[in-house]
Amino acid sequence: MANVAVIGAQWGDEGKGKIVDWLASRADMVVRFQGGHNAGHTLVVGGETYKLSLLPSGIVRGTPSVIGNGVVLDPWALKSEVERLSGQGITVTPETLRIADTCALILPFHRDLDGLREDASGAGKIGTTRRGIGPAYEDKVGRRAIRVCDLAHLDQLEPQLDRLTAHHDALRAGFGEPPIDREALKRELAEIAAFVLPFAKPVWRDLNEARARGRRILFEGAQGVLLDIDHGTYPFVTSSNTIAGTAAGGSGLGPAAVGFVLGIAKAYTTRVGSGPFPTELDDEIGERLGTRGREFGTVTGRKRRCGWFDAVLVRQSAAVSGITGIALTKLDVLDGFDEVRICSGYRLRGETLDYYPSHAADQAAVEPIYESMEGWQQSTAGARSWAELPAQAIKYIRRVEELIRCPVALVSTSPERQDTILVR
Ligand code: 2SA
Ligand code: MG
Repeated sequence: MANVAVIGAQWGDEGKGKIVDWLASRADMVVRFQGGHNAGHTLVVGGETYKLSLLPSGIVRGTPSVIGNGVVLDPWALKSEVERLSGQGITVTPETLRIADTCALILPFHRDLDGLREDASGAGKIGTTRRGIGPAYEDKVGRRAIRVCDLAHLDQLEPQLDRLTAHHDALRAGFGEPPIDREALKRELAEIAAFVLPFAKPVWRDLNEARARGRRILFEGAQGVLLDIDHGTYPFVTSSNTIAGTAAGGSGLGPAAVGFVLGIAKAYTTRVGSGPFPTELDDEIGERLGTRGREFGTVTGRKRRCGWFDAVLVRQSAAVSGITGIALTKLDVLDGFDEVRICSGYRLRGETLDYYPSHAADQAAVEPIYESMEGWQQSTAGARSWAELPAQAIKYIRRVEELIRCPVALVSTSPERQDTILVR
């Protein structure tokens, strides 16, 4: 079996957690390769609900899990997540969790800056998770970051602290904030180092060795392709590349290590935070999708915006991310509608488009062109085989496949792992 990368094909929250858990039970290793604790994966295992925002999903079942170099790591968030899981009976050890020693750290002032900027932006607000993700990636790319391996060499930190404080103190002054307290930061780092370092190592070695021995590696994406820093709805995006190509670079394996790219897409569309959303519904249909789909963020509890399935966007995600097959989730949320709609194209200033334009103003201005289909009244919740689906639901899935030019490989009909239909 090829190594699988699981990525969101929309704006995140597509239900990756369940699919990843399902695949993790067949994998020898689970790897996260981008993002940070802005992810939010909900796993339901044996009736117990686990919410993860930083740790790879394999951790719940004891599958060796890796946080790759592409992740930005908040060591305090790591500690509290590990402690929370421990309260649910899951023990995280250096055997089950390995962290790339090259991960850039998210520090307390990154979180401050994220919040200060959001509060100051008014209508231009990105709607970030306020976890410091963006500022931490900025420092990584700006070659100022403190990395996990630095925690083992805290006596040599002064030159980095000089660069960091020069940069951040100026930014903080602009917000009327005091300079960074270097001594306090060093104390905090020394304290948390003792917790993080037992997990830290050059994980690229473990991964390459696992690969050489034919071990199955599962790459767990966070967020979705439409939040990708290059391919997403810029600037309303996250600060990492969320496409499948990042699985290799963000973990320390070559691109050939990723064999199958499974894109996760909801049978409708949701988005949290600001930014364009062509099929968004401000009416009772949107409300109904949100209520039936329980559309609230795992991490921040924010209400998600809802709308019809946008085949143009998913087709584009599939193309830029090289998606091999789609897992279509939450089909049951569409149960009981008289009519269901799919966006198959856009209208922009009198022209018809079969792709999403790049400029933010055009992205906000496109109007969806809809195809209307007959809905279904029977419940699809919990269906485990194709035969249990009403004919109209099958027709809907087949039309989605045609429009996105990518096969639907899995259909998920409830948060429970067994409620999954393998299409082929
Ligand atoms: P950030 O914090 O810099 O990554 O935010 C930038 C944009 O990326 C969006 N974003 C997300 N969208 C959906 N789900 C995300 N994770 C949590 C989840 C969300 C939650 O999976 O449940 O709990 O609310 C996620 N992370 C980042 C964010 O909304 C901004 O638009
Ligand atoms: Mg989520």
